[in-house]
Amino acid sequence: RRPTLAVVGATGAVGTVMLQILSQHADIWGEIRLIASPRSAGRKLAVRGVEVEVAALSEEAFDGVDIAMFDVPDEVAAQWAPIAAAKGAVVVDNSAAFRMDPEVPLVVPEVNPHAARVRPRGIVSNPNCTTLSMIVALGALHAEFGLRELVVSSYQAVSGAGRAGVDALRRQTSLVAGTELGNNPGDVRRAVGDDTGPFPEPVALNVVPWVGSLAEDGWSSEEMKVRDETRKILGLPRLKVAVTCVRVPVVTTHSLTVHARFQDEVTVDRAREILATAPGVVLFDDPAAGEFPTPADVVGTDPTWVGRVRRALDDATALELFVCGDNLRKGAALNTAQIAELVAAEIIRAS
Ligand code: 11C
Repeated sequence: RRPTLAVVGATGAVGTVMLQILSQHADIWGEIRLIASPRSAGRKLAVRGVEVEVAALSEEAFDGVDIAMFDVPDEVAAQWAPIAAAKGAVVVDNSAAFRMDPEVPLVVPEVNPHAARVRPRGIVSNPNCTTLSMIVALGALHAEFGLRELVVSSYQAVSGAGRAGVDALRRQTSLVAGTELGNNPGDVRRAVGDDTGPFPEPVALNVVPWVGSLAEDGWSSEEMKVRDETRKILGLPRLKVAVTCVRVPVVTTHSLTVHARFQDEVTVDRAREILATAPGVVLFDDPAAGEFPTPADVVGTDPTWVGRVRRALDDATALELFVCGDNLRKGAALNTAQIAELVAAEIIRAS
């Protein structure tokens, strides 16, 4: 039996990539139903080469659905994922609403696929795009060396904030392009004006050390997500994690610098072997030849790209890395689709 799939949030930035991925992957699905807010209902979107009409989010929309991939705001997921699950669908949710619920697994198929099998609430969560942009590479290194501590800084693309983030960067870039702006205090801000979109400060010709909302003690919600989610996925509840999240003027693909300290001494040669062979990772690391990953090359691709692999100068147990991952693909739509495919394989095996 081919399972019925619903894509909830089909018209959003991530939903659009979900439909592309469903058209690119092996077609294991029976019906694919597209669901969005009543505002978007009635639109037609192409998936698997066929135009499908978008249905409005409602209880009936989940009739007969086996698996529902959700990419909607946290509060919408909090309300509707349990409704879809009560109707018998397994929900794969890309919001933050359930990620830290002990009864909801948080899954990265290359790292902890077994976790997807136990889902008491009928919900599986997909991690945040920043966590996902590094976790496949880290998981591979952890399996070999045993992770002890993590210090990371992110360089996050504006599409992490959805279409509104991309629109804001494009608008601001057109306002500052071809000018002398950026040389004097406040000139970028004056050119951009008060409308900085979903960001607290101008993002064109700038970097903004803030992503998400204010959490406790000056940390941002995004920084807390990276710490909490990394601990949960790797099964290391007391892992020491220090994170600083920064927004940069990149459309799509998050990057991170990573300082990872392990149990014992590490060698760069062994780390490179692990990264070169880990599923879902590309090692692109030859600075002498000008080779290291950048968002401009990584965007649109599936793997986590790793470069600048070095042993820490002052700690033989630590590695320094630079990683890039497309935040809309592995960071969101792809990982969600991969989890849905894991669950679908269970359903197909059982039928
Ligand atoms: C960003 N990572 O780049 C955020 C958006 O918890 O999935 C994703 C928020 C989340 O703005």
